[in-house]
Amino acid sequence: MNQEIKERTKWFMDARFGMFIHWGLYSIPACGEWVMSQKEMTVEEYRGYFDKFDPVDYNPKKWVRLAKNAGMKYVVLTAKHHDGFCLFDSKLTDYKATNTKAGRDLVREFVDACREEGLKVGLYFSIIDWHHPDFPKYGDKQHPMRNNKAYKDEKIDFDRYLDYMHGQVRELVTNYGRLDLLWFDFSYDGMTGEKWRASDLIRMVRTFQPDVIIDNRLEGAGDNHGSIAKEHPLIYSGDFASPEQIIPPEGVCDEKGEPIPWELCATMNNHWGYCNFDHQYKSPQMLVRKLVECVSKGGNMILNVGPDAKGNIPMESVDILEKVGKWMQKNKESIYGCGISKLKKPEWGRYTQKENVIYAHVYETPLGALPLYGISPEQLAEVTYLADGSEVNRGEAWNTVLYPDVAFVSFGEDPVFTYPLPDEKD
Ligand code: JFZ
Repeated sequence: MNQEIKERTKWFMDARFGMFIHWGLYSIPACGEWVMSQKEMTVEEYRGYFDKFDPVDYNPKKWVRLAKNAGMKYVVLTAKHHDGFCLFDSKLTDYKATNTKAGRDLVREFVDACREEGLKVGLYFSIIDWHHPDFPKYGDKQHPMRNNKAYKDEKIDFDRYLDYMHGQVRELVTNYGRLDLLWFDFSYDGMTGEKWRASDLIRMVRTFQPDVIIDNRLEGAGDNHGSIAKEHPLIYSGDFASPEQIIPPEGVCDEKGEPIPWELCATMNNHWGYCNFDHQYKSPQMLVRKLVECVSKGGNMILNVGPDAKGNIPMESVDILEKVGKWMQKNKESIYGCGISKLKKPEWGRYTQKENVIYAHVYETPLGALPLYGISPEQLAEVTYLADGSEVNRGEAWNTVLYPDVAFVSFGEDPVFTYPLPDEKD
């Protein structure tokens, strides 16, 4: 891996767990952030939400504290999503929070809240913009007007759009102090890399924010990681891969087979933006296991919340995050700074590792003693429950002759299971 990327991403790889926040005008129709495209709404139709937008309960400190208590180390907010509406006070458009009933720069308050709580700050910025007149419409893959023949012969000046887009990124990287992370979204079909004038964009970003880490979606998206996985990444390859809603089975490696930084982005239910009819939430236990899986494969997890139109994070999400936080409080040592274990995945769960400490995440109650595959009895210096620091007893297989090289531990008659989570109902 490129040395610069390695240095920049050090904090990120240690952090392992972050919060994604998808929030904007789309929280009003409450059916996800793609509503404008899905319902093929014109800019005028969608503007109704701009007029209504009035997030009376917006309190980013509350969001950030929730993230912190869940054990998350960084937070990424959608400064602008595909609909083009800016939560920040861009001088380049009127289509911004400042001109709504909110009447102020909501990104500013978010950034301040993160810093106050000591979490790293990230901003998501959509390079796709369905509001801008110079963004391709008819025939574009996802533009709300993709099927509207009225736009078929429309002349647009895409360079003017790019000037605008670069200008907004410049605002973000110059007006909000030091940013830790930028999350660009997203490239598709032929719209990738230099189509966005990506080299220029990155050079500009780096002059103001030399250490900010950047996702790979100016070039890649989905399962195409782009040149970040090549021996010689392009300047806009980004610093980490961004698999979405899927954990790469073997983690993410470059051409030489060396692991590179990556971050799973995942929703708690099935939408990024607020959706008032989607109550299909994953259990806290499953989410903890997904986090452990990412870490065991050398990656991060950024878990999403979609606050509602007033600015409140849905109750279900709050509840889940509180439970995940309970687990993290006791077991965080097995997450932060941890990564791929040298040992093969055991059948009963997963290993994460930090230097010579192996963390055994036991998902399945063993029939007898638990075999620590890959660790010999001599290698095992000490075994402790992470949750309470108590000793775990050495155990033995019934037939030791069969397993001379495997260390066993015994949970005793009344196993003190700190894993899985305490009953989800509590
Ligand atoms: C993108 C956004 O469209 C989405 O709203 C959300 O912000 C998510 C984190 O990122 O989702 C994508 C991006 C690319 C593809 C699919 C979903 N793709 O290339 O298929």
